[in-house]
This record gives sequence, structure tokens and C-alpha cells, in this order.
Amino acid sequence: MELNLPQDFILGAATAAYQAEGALNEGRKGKTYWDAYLAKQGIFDPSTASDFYHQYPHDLALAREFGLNGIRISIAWSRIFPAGTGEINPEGIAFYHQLIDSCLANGVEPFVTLHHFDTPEPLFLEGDWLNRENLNHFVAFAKVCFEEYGHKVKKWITINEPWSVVAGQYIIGHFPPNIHYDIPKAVQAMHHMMVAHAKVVELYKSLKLSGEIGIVHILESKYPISSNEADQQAAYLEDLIANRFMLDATFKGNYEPETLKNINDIVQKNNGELVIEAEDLVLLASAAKLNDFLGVNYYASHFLKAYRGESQIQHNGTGEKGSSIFALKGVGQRVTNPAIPTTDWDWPIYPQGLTDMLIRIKQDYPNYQTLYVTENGMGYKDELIAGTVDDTPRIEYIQQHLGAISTAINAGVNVKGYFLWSLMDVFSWTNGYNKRYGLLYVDFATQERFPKKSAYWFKELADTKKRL
Ligand code: BGP
Repeated sequence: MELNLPQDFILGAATAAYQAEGALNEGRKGKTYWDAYLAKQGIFDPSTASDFYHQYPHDLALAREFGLNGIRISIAWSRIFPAGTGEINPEGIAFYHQLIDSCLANGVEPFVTLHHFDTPEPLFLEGDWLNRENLNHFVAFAKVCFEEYGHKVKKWITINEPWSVVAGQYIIGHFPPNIHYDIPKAVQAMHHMMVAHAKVVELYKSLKLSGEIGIVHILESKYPISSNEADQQAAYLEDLIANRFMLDATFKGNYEPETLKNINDIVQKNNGELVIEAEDLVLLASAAKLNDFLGVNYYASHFLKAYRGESQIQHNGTGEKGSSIFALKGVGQRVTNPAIPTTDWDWPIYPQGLTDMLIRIKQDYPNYQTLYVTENGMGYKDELIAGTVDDTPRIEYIQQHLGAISTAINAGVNVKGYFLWSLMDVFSWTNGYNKRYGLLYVDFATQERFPKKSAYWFKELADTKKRL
């Protein structure tokens, strides 16, 4: 298939501090909300992860060798401020200088995220994003990062996937504080995350640095399983809470009356109330004019049918196909579409959903400027055989999704890059280590890296940028 990717297209891969670095007790790092929870749960040990804290020179050299020209990294807030606020940690500051310098030296442009699921524990214990005070602590952390690294990092991401954070924390309950089905808390925290984003965008622009700033949303298309009106409404409502609410805040700088009315309806059906302060809307409106780009994380799409019962969720964290359930009170229920393949973790593989989402952003939010697909990839139970992994299904997955992006570009959408999740196998928050995504296989016992078949394929693609 002929691909239409611009010559300056970024073909990169993504990582996140907590999932890649390890070294949790080194460099005077403070704790995040994951540490105590995972220790207590006792199933997965995140303390070494992919040892990126020590291995990054090697990983970045491999990134370069395999043709990547971009990488997403995140700065662990708890390395810069071990207590989340107060004293700054020089060892943390120095580490990210070295990491960023190494990215630049390898010609792998760093896209740097400030919050990737890793609020420092003391601020988490004070209510995390539900506590408005924490928004100001986040701004203070961002300010230090901009002042330290702003002259060399040209692409900044405020927050990674507000919806996944709050869904994990307050609805699915597989992220601390492990609350189930509290949709009002989830919506309130999501709104606060957008206010925090807006504050950080304003700050960045006021510093007159020469780079760009944006946010990353998880944006997965939602389709009714039938043409039945109630199923259509279910798809509309799941899209509303997971996608439209965030897109309106990002690009319109407020919530469209219809968006707000329906969000309030869902929140009220779940016995809550969404509080929006007057100053929030001023901040959102101002940031909507200042955003330089949006990062779209896309793995799957969902098919919905009407649902009248109480919320009911079962997370498939083991890769046992067919074990997930996801039904939200006042919204709808995800169902299997027999025509669409799924991964072992029940994520429907539907590249058309990516094309549809990219085109929809252009149509509904014409001020979007630039899009990057900041995460896409396939969790797979890779097997290392004779020093490599035959991950043909992953190659097909990437191929199809790059094709979907190319189709959107042909339809006039400005997409400037693609980041595969992930550069090397990393720690998966709720699935541990057997759900692998990397171009590089990691033997977690020895920390040795083995390029998979997909890495060689990716290199060839990067060399030509044209053919799949
Ligand atoms: C995204 C997160 C990543 C990563 C990825 C894969 O939502 O931004 O941090 O974890 O999903 O998810 P999982 O590890 O649950 O398969």
C-alpha cells in the first residue's frame, strides 16, 4: 500500500517514566500513588521496569539505529519534587538533563509529558485531581521543567489521557484509590485536569519559549452495535463522556450546551453534581486559542448497546480472551462485534475508528492546528525464540493503523507524526509484564534488549516513509 506521509513526519515510539525507568529508590525519587498499592497487591513489581533510568543511552542508540526520529518520554514529577511540592531535587533535575541531551544527540526528538499517570503520593493522598490546590502544585512543577529544559525541549505535553486516569481511579477501580462506579468523581477530576492543562499552557506561552505545547487524549470511536435508537444513544453517551467532553474543553474552551446538559444528566443519574467555577471557563477559553497540537492515543474502538442496569465492569488484566465486561449506568454497555477481531485483552482492532476520529476532529474542531498520533500499538504475548520475536500480528496492526492515518491525511487532516507504544517492552499498569508492546523485546531478568521483527520492519518504513 502506498502511504501518504509528509517528509517531515515523525516516526517515533513512546515511553512513560513509571513504566520504563524503574530505579524507584534511586536519585532521591519520591513516591507516586502506585508504589504502596502495587507493593500491597503483590502481583507485579514495578521497581526495575525496563531499567530505562540506567539503560537509556543504549535504548536511544537503538531507537536511532532502527530509524526513529521521535520519542515520547515523561518527567516523573516525584523525581523533581519528591514530596510533590516544596523542595526541588537536584538529582532529578540532572537526570532529565542527561536524558533529554541524549535524545537530542541521537536525533530522536523528545516529546515530553509532564503528567503520565504518576501524581506524587502526598498530593494523591490530599485528593489528587479532585483537590483544586493540586492544580497549582502541578503548575509549579511545570514551571521548573520549562525553566530547566525549555530551551532544548520543543514539544511539551501537559497531561496524558485524563479520561483513562479518572476511569481507572473512580470507575473501573484498577488505579488507586480503587473506587468503583463513581462517575461524578471521574467527571469532576477530568474537568480539573483540563483546568490544570489550561493553566500550564498559559504559563508556557507567557515564558515565550520557542517550542509548542499540547495535551494527549485517549480518543477511541464509539459505534452503536445496531441502528436501534437506544443503541445509538448509548454510543453517543459513551463518546460524550470519554471523547466529546475533553475535546470541547480542549478546542472550544467551554462545554457546548448539549455536551454539558448530557454530562450533567449522566452525573445526576449517578447521584452527583459537576462543579465548574467561573474562572475555569475563562482559563479553558484562553488555552483553547493557545494549544499548538493535540496528541491522539488510539488503540481500539468500541461497539455499544443500550443498558439500563447498575454499572458493572470486569477488567481483563490477564489476556484471557473474552473475560471483560464494561457497562456504565446512564451510559451504555460495550459489546462484541463478531465482525471485528480483538486482542487477547479484548481490545477491538478497528483502524477505521482512527480515520473516523481524525476526520471528526478536523470537522468538529477546525481550530485544532496539528495532530500527532501519540500512542498506538498492540499488546501481545511475545515469545523470544533464537534471539528475536516473530510479531507479525503487531506489524499488521501498525501497518493498518498507519494506513488509517494516511487515509485521514488524504482527506485533509494535518497529522504530523506517529508514536508506537512502546519503544521497548515496559511495565503495564494493570497487566504487569506479559502484555508486551515494544519494538525491542526486554528480558526483564537480565534487562537485555532483542529487536523484534517489527523493529526491522519499522526501520525499513522509516527509511522510505512511503511504502507499507
Ligand atoms: C495508554 C497509556 C500507556 C500504556 C498504554 C497501554 O492508555 O497512556 O501508559 O499503558 O495505554 O495500556 P496497557 O498497558 O493497559 O495495555
